[in-house]
Amino acid sequence: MQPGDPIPGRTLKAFCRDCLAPTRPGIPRCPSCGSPRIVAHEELGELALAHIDCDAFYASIEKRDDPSLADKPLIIGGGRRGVVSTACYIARISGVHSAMPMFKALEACPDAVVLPPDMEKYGRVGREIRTMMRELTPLVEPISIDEAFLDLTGTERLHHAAPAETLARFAARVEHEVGITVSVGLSHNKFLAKIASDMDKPRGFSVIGRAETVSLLAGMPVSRIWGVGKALEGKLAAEGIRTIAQLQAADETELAKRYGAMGLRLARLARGRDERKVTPDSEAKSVSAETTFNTDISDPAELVKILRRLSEKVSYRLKKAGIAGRTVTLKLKTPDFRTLTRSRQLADPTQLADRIFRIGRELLAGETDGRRFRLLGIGVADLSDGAFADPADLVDEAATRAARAEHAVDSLREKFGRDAVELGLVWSGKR
Ligand code: TTP
Ligand code: MG
Repeated sequence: MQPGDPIPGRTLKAFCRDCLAPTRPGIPRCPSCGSPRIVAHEELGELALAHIDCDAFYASIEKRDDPSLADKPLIIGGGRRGVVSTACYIARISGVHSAMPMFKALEACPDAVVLPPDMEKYGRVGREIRTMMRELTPLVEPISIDEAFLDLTGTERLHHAAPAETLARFAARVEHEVGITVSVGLSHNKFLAKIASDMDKPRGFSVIGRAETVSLLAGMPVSRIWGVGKALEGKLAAEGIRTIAQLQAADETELAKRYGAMGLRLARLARGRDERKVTPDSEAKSVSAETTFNTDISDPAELVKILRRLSEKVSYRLKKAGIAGRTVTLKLKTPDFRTLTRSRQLADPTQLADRIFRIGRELLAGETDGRRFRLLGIGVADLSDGAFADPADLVDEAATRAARAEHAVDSLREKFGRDAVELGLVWSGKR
């Protein structure tokens, strides 16, 4: 191929996801192989930002490893906490979903097979898929164990195909070589790519072009906007705002006045504007701090005190690196060297000591039942750019005040040195 040659795939408007043959929009089946799985879009050849998310990840892996489970409703979860980690798509028909208490899930779906999670295995599969992603582009940004953003801009000559075709080939490869399915979202920015990957699950492939961005978002509830959790959703609903269309109609400066930085974010994302870049996985997968005790400790109050110090250390490192994390993990080691980890995923990435500490304390509370421990650690994973960390919590004002106080302490420390200011004030009071 010569430098002046046209870019492969740039004029692509439709193709078959099964045999990858290019085709024409508007036809129901592939003329080459007869498959109905046609992807068609006017902008298909120009879009290069993808979000890939595995379907019912833990459950799909277990079904792969035990074919007798293939047609059965399968739930992964249980253990001490007794909640559903995930459910296969058959169990979801009965209403079972992640984070549901197990007893409720079994009420809804009494025939379900329940398996405990095998995190080591899922981690292995996740890494295998990630390695395959990096063969497509160096710009792979993992978001969690089973999902990542990929920027395929400029990869047409390398793969002799449009990003859309490269992604479909990738999905087929994962099916054949790993044995589970993925869903792909393709668009022109991260926010929309993530929405797209969720539109056609499982085994989906959805495209959101520039032309329909605003009208497509208009019909969605505000909860589809990244960072809008239950609390903010309720707050917006109380003011009569339920759909993204209403946010689109609202004045941007008015939203900024009412909700601060979050308001601006709402206004921008509602119109499908998102400038965030895909940043490849940094060296650090997580930031953590731990300590081994001289003598084993069982006293909850003492453990909480140590946890507080460790949380502050982790937060300090995150802030210094300008990053934040969305999963907080507590680590404990028993006197017989068994390691326990307990994790919690947050709606937004955090870098605040106070937030890390509060979540760690909750996780710890489930374990301090008189047992002794020889080690305590706290860490934050699912790292991303710190720019979007800890949006103001519009409902829990105490949390926002605590965040503000923490930032104030940070700037004092900038001026007077790290040890000059104690964080005790921020943590006083019961929240
Ligand atoms: P998800 O991608 O959110 O869910 P999923 O892959 O099971 O299903 P989907 O097809 O809708 O993408 O999360 C990936 C894995 O993370 C999931 O298989 C189990 C785990 N998980 C939990 O342990 N608890 C949770 O609350 C959620 C949401 C996920
Ligand atoms: Mg998934």
